[in-house]
Amino acid sequence: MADRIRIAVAEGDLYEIEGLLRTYLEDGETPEGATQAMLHGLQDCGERFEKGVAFLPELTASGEAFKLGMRMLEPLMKGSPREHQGTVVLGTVRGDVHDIGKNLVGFMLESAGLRVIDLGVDVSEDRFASAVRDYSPDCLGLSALLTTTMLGMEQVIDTLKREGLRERLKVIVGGAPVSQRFGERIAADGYASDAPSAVRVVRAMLGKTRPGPAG
Ligand code: B1M
Repeated sequence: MADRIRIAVAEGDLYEIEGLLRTYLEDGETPEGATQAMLHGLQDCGERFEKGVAFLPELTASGEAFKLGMRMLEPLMKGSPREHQGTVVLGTVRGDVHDIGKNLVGFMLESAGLRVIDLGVDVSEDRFASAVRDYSPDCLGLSALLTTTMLGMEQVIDTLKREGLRERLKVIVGGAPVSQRFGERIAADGYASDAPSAVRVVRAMLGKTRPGPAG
């Protein structure tokens, strides 16, 4: 059944995915296992796109099938609400509309007890800065999936510096083309390669310092 879920996401099969997930769960399997199968499907589609045998419509359909599946699985994975352990403002940088990974990161941070303010995709430097002013987060999370848009992360950090906001919070960066080295180069406070490590990094950051409110 996991293979069928993987294929349904890889092929962007919006008609089949919910039924397959339901059967998978009724068989006693876990929502986490279903999420893994769906992630493999996305990966398969990405590889076909890279080889030039799948195109933008297929990529879009695969992403939509993944999102549809996650809408069903997320409520099953969320723990009971707890007191917030900090606030994270999250967004995909300007020019970039990829949000599946960011959403997973946001979901896992929330599950770990953090308050997450998700600004969505294609977020400008100014929008990030005004959200920092509005929400006084402990941490700002930047996501990018394109080698071109990841460069915008540095511009967000520069904008925060220029507006006197940088010292008030920690910045974590992530996304497929982003690396620890890149994070260090642009003077981010942390980098995470996937959603579980994003939780670990954010927790460690918030344990180290509790920045005061921005204003
Ligand atoms: Co796009 N796309 N795409 N795409 N797409 C990639 C990224 C690509 C690698 C495909 C490929 O060529 N193999 C390639 C980028 C190449 C590059 O820059 N080197 C690419 C391209 C080229 C494009 C377009 C330019 C295509 C075109 O128009 N010709 C275009 C750009 C649009 C834009 O943004 N301006 C485009 C469009 C799209 C769709 C809209 C069709 C769709 C996105 C749908 C959506 O997100 N709502 C899409 C998809 C689905 C993909 C692939 C197939 C899957 C991405 C994904 O969701 N992965 C992708 C190929 C691939 O990755 N195999 C591809 C699953 C997700 C869970 O992983 O996002 O890496 P990921 O997130 C991980 C980690 O990176 C990390 O944790 C997450 C969970 O573990 N992480 C963080 C992410 N953010 C983090 C933040 C953190 C910490 C960790 O802290 C804050």
